[in-house]
Amino acid sequence: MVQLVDSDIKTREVLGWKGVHVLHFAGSSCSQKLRIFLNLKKIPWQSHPIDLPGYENMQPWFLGINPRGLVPVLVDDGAVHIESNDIIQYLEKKFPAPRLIPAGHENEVAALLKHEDDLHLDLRTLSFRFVFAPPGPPKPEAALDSYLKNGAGTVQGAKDAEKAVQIEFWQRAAKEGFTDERARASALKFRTEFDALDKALASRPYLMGDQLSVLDIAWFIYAHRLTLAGYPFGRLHPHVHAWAEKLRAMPEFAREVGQLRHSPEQLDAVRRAQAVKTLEVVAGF
Ligand SMILES: N[C@@H](CCC(=O)N[C@@H](CS)C(=O)NCC(=O)O)C(=O)O
Repeated sequence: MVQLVDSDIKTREVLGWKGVHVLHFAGSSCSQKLRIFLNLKKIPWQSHPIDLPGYENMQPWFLGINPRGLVPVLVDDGAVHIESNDIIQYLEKKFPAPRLIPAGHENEVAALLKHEDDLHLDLRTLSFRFVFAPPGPPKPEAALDSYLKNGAGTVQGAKDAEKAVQIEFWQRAAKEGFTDERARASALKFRTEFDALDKALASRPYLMGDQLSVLDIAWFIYAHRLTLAGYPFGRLHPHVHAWAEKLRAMPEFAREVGQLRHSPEQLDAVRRAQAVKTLEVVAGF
């Protein structure tokens, strides 16, 4: 669990926040995952939108709350928790009903969520290449400079390496864009994952069996974003496709994935600008 310690937190006002507060962004996949979880649990929470397209997460105030500069962040009665999957596991313990991590499977679920999180930069690569498609560098130098300079630089009191990984990702994107080669490699990783999930879903309604769990939420979010990117789920993974459609129809899911940075018209324009270089073509699917 990643609960920050006092010395990690420079924006001291959050220490006085009472109740459940979430710092998040509408179109962020990790925020969507957490909001669906909160909806299913019916946990009341106070919303603090963070403007990622405006680089608010790279400003001193936000970095003073999460030294990694990432959303979502949970502030629960002044205790600051980062990392979406850790936040979910923390809230599952605090608000056990309805159960979204099957009893006795906590360690297994933690390992599976860690595996899911390890693919986050691959999702980001495909999102920026095929969904957001910014015309130039995704983050301006001034924002990255502020990102580098601000925040405690520590997580749980120890020097943290994650911000450097993020900065390297954005600097490389500024230099070379989101290349065919990287997009293909990321898409192939997802193909392997969704092949396995498709096999599982051939014989059960949800990823862990008969009950909806946090793994369904997490993988649904990936499947949803990849669908927007043009990933051919219906053709490659029909059981995943049917399962995602079923979840998308649930109100707790539907209202969190309806909001996007791009309107459908913009998304069409991105697709047209890519001409024949769609995800299917680039990945060789
Ligand atoms: N491992 C982190 C990943 C969080 C993450 O990368 N969040 C993205 C949004 S989905 C973010 O804050 N990106 C910052 C940016 O786009 O500048 C978690 O699960 O919370």
